[in-house]
Amino acid sequence: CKMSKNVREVFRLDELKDDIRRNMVALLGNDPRSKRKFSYYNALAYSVRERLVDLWMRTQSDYYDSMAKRVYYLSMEFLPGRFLMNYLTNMGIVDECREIVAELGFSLEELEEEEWDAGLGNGGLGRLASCYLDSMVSQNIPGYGYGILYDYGIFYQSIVNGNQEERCDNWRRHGCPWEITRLDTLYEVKFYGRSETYYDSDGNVRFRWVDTENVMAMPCDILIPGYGCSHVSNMRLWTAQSSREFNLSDFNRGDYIGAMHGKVMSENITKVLYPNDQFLQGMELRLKQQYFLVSATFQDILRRYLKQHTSLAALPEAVAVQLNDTHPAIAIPELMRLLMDVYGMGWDVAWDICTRTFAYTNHTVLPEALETWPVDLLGRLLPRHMQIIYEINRRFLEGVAATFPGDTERLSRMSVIQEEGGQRVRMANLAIVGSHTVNGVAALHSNILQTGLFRDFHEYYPRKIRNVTNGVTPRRWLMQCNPALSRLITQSIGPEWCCNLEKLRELVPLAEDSAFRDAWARAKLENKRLLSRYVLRKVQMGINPNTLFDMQFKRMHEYKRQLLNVMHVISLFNRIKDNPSADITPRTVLFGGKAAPGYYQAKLIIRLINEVARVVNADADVAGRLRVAFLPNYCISQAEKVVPAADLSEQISTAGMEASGTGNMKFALNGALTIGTLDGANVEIMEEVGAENIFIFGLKAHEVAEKRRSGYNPREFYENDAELRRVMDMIGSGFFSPDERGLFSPVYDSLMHHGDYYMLMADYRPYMEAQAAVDALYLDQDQWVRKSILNAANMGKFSSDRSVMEYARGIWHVEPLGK
Ligand code: 26Y
Repeated sequence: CKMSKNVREVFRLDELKDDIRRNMVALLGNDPRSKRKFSYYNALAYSVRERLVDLWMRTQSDYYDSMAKRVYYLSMEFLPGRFLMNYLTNMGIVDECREIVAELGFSLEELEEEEWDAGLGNGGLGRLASCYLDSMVSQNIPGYGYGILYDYGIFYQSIVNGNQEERCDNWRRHGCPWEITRLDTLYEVKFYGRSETYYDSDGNVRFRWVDTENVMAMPCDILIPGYGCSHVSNMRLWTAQSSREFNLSDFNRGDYIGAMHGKVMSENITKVLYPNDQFLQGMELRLKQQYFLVSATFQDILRRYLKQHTSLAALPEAVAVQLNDTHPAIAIPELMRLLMDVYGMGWDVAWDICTRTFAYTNHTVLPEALETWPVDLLGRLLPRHMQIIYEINRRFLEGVAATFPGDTERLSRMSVIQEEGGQRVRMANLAIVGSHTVNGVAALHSNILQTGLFRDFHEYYPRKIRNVTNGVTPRRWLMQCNPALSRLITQSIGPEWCCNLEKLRELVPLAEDSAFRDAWARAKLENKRLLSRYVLRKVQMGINPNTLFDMQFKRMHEYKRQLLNVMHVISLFNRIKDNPSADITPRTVLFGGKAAPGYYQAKLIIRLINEVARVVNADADVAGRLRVAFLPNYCISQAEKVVPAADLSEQISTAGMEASGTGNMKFALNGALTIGTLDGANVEIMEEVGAENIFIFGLKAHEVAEKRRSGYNPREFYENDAELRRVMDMIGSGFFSPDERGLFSPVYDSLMHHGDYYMLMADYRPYMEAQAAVDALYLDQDQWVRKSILNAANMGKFSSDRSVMEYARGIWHVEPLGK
């Protein structure tokens, strides 16, 4: 909508075809007469990218000239997905490009499929970072993403005999045309060694970090075009390179290979993304990755800052650093070290600069996801940082003790150092102490931070912990992934919605217009057809687009309760078997999601889904009424196919455990109805769409907490509910695993004998009832479509444009750059 009519001029579309042919030859060394899709995809990608470089340089000099404050979004994970269609969408040249590609003998869609999805993250946290980059640059907020260019991103999941198998994701093997590698910019990153005291020329005690092992960091930029392209920014991803110097002692002994060995090993730092979502493993290499990101990034930030400033005193006026969870929180002692040891500042001045620079976002309250590092490990890898952390803590606890005299319990809870079970550094405590603002990612979650997890800190710093509800970018998650619906929306209310999602409200009255409802239903059906074809290709299974598409796509986790969904499926199966002529709403239940490779229970649930699917799909009585499938390798590009085709979005985590969820927003934005608990952003989705347009069930967060306190007995539900009992017994007795009767006993036991921590048994019956309401409503297509429209129409709040503006105004104190 913002794109001026002269795109042809700016982007020289008349020359695009020639450029594609030229790049085929000059960059790829291919015969232009070749018909290889992969070559054409690459040649197109280079030809598109080169059209943005000018705009990118112009944006950067705008930032420079205006001396605008810049935002640095530090994240160990980004999940940008594929770039091609995102570039074309934000450049506003999709249709033009489609024509040009057709003239070359291809469809744009087939070239799009040639791109390998960049999976440099695990799930929600990484995707949020990518949505925020899109929203920052689209709203002219000067910002950059900083992260790591892993050689291997999140593993590729295949399903073999019902089990997850992991394959390495060698995503750059065939090159990545979007990367701009800066071979000439290298920073040195130090590890190990020791901290040494010395006296400077004024006789002051100073510290220096010596005898280190050094690794070089090389940046690789990927351009991030804003919507309408008035600004183009970038994310800067670091890769490890061996240092230039040689290990002289080895070398002098004539041990050339020995001297090379360390060099080769040092490049391992950026080899692989840790695939654990919300589960800490505490490996040294992971801590190295974190410091590698932080050290390289701060050298880059300070270099850029010092081009325009002579003193570091004004750093917080020019730089805002957002820590995406605690993963880059070592940045706090790192900036202290730089300011004191390298730039000679005293503690108080340095600390003031630090705390005015950092803000920290928390993304989870799961105890197993909260980072703590053993003091001996951190002290060995980063000895100077360990000293600084102790000093931060000493001064901090002095303050707490002054406010709460004699409250030693409180001191030990708030200490950055955990003493029980061997000393460890609590990264969340460090991040809170070192930041001016801490935020949760949905209203409920931020409340839980204030009154639960970070309660002591909230009492000590009453204004520090706040909320910024997550959002998703409407460009990728509606405009780009759902052309059928986007076209209809634009025809009806004009094109402004994609930069001002609140405009979707204008669809509300159209929900009462039967012609509009028909058009809406046709768009949904078209998407369901496309997905059906994809499912047939991927899992050789036919699904019927006229059934209710019931979808749960997210990382596999016990707290997300995919198992509860399976229990519903088994119950439906039983009902059909008991009464083969029962009048039931035909459903297709689809699942997708990766389990961490070491997460046994999550992998077993994948197996259970596949075994239940095998039984259900093969049953003649069930035919046409219930189908189940697990789609392998859920990733951003798969989400773009799944989300537009959903009728029902499953958001059924145990209340209090899902910080926000962002899949919930994507599905509802594309007209799916939500079945969910009052957890994370579901609460706010309900407020926006209205309680009558969403299926809410189950325990509330405070009830979960109460039950945990007062003693929860899952067996009670088993004993009082025959349908539930039957489901559990089928899982436990091997009904779905006849060749291995005990296969699913651990699933049965976790609910029946190990306390059912996630309270599936308590929520089973309310969930069944909510699902019955879904079935009933789906039979009334007019009402269903009405509610589908009202869902999309009321999703304006969940644009990441809104979230980013809240960060900009309330936390970063940056303004959009005028153009
Ligand atoms: C360090 C390791 C243990 C770890 C690795 C990944 C810890 C956490 C994570 C990832 C957390 C994450 O993705 N959290 C999700 O963040 C989303 C964006 O805010 C939320 O919508 C979602 O509810 C939350 O689970």
